[in-house]
Amino acid sequence: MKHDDLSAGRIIRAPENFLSREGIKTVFAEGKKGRRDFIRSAFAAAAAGVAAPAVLAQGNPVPKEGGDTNILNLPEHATGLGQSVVTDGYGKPSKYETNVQRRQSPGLTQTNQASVSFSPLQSLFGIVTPSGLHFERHHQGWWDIDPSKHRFMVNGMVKTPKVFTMDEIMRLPSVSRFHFIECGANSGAEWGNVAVPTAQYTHGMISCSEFTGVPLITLLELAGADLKNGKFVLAEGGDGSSMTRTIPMSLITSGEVFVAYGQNGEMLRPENGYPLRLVVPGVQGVSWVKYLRRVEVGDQPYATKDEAIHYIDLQPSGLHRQYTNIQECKSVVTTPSGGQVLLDKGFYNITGLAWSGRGKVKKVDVSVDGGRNWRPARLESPVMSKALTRFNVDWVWDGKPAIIQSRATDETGYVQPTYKQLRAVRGTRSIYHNNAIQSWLVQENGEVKNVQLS
Ligand SMILES: Nc1nc2c(c(=O)[nH]1)N[C@H]1C(S)=C(S)[C@@H](COP(=O)(O)O)O[C@H]1N2
Ligand SMILES: [Mo]
Repeated sequence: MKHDDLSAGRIIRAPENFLSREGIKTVFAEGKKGRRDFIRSAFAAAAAGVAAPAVLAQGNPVPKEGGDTNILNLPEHATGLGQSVVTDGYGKPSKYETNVQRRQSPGLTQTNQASVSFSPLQSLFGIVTPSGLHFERHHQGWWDIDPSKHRFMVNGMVKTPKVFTMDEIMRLPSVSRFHFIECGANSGAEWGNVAVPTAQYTHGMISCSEFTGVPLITLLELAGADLKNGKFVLAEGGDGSSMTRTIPMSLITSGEVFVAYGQNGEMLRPENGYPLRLVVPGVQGVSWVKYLRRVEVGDQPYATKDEAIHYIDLQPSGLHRQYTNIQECKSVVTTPSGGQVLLDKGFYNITGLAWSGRGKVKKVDVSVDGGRNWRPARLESPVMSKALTRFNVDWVWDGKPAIIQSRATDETGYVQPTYKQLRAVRGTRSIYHNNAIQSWLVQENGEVKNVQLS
């Protein structure tokens, strides 16, 4: 790459602030009627009321006459005394980064307690989601539960039903593992057509953390679980949502499933289930029960409300699929992505995230011409099983319209489908498990839009 190429390629990179809190409120107040069409018009309405971001703020202009005042005039931070240690006992991001926020989709839900916030994927680096930006999905609001009062029970087909305190759990041998959690409904608004404008809203119901906790099999063994006849466990949350989910025993005896208290080196955040949540690698988020208070060992699936009425997939035949747990291989380009603006022709680093609920990502191909030609992207290390994988690929934009896509393949050989392929099997009326290839249209004026190719 020539040095000249690097001077171009400026980008307005943070579209996440294009909806103000006020804008979102207005939209909520406006309508409680339709769903997908409404979501689309809600975004349009909100965006219309917001001023375009200042272009220069992202640039680095040096005056024509030469002499960058940022270098010539010594700034205060080079001459004065900085702030003292422990100004803040728990550090926060720079004040210049306050636009990087998890956000709610206007029009998606009618109450804020049974709702979703989306991670700002387009602003994140690497594969770990900062805990404060982890997406949230609550069915009945979140709680900050006193860990000294929290109890975890193991019962059902066990010799001795047991109750554990947090202290008792935290003194047991622990594991720490990186895993993604993706809500089964991630990208769910897009089944029929384009509905939302940015990567935050198309794909932001995924996050990836290092979780720490105790393999569930350890706790089952302590209770003397009947592992021969016990084929399933029921996991139950301690909030008012009665969140209960069936987990197949095979995922537990393999040692993969664990009860976690740690997230990215500290205790779980309250929004994410403090003080205890289930980690079920590769499986949709709903099974990662938060505020975990009980598991029951049983010999058949429990068919609870959240697996009999919700979290089922309507097929073109009119039948529903049930117990579709695994999050299949998927990827998304996070830059350039919807809402961003490319200000110049020239070099851009196309970057994104790929994952698979069945293991490691093996390969990611990137197209800039809507899927006619593909180039392999670089997978950045580490590449871990059932964790996010970061990919990058060089691109020189010629200023013409371009359709950017990524297509991931996992270690089982499974290839992420196009919308056409996915709809041929699943139809268009599902909510869950949309893992289709995402398309971003870079327009001649540099604006990037969410599009779907038929
Ligand atoms: N107790 C409880 N557990 C829960 C939920 C809930 O509402 N209550 N929501 C589930 C759903 S649908 C998802 S996608 C994940 C979201 O986890 P997060 O909020 O940490 O991102 O938690 C799951 N576990
Ligand atoms: Mo979810």
